Amino acid sequence: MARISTKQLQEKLRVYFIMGSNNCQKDPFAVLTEAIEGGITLFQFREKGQGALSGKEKYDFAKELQAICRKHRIPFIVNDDVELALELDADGVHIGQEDERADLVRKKIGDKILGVSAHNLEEARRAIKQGADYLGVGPIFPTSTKEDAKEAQGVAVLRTLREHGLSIPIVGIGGITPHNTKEVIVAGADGVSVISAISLAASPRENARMLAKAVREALNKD
Ligand code: TZP
Ligand code: MG
Repeated sequence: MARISTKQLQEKLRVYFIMGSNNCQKDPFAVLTEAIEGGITLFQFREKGQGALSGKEKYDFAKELQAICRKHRIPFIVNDDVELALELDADGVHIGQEDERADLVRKKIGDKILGVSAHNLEEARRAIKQGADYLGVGPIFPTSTKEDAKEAQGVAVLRTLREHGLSIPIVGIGGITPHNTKEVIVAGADGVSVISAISLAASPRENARMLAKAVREALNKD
């Protein structure tokens, strides 16, 4: 299998839902299923923070979420845990700046999708050089989901990366909702990644649908 093309990945990144067991108040399998029905295009399994599962429980939980994604042809990305991604034959891995170096992860995962979190131009350029397929950039808006999140930096960081000629697919992350999605896309992101806007929504299906609509409208109009 060859590396995914930029164009294909841009499409997959439009509505990128991230979730772990502690991000939901309802049954996580139902949340993921609804999110898919609402129109998410990519899913990341991110099992961390208070009460996070580990060992076999984590593996079994991931496997079941992956089965739901497979059934609906939604690519399944694993956060941080390269070994788990390989064991599950996931579609990709997402790593942060504090994780293993991107070039080393790239060697381990071959052509699978590699996403890297970047907070500024320097981190973005390094991630690209080391083999990232896409960047997660943020927090764009304040978030209470990630305990150790850096300060929100607004959409300006997205504009800066594009102004410096970076053409790699980018998703914004942090505090994104259907209401502020347009700003994120207009500033240069290819899509939005969200946790709570879907995982804690009264209707994950409806919020996923609204996010997808907001992305579509922003891409068509601007
Ligand atoms: N990285 C930067 S902000 C964030 C992560 C994982 C949390 C995003 O969660 P939410 O609920 O969409 O603000
Ligand atoms: Mg990480």
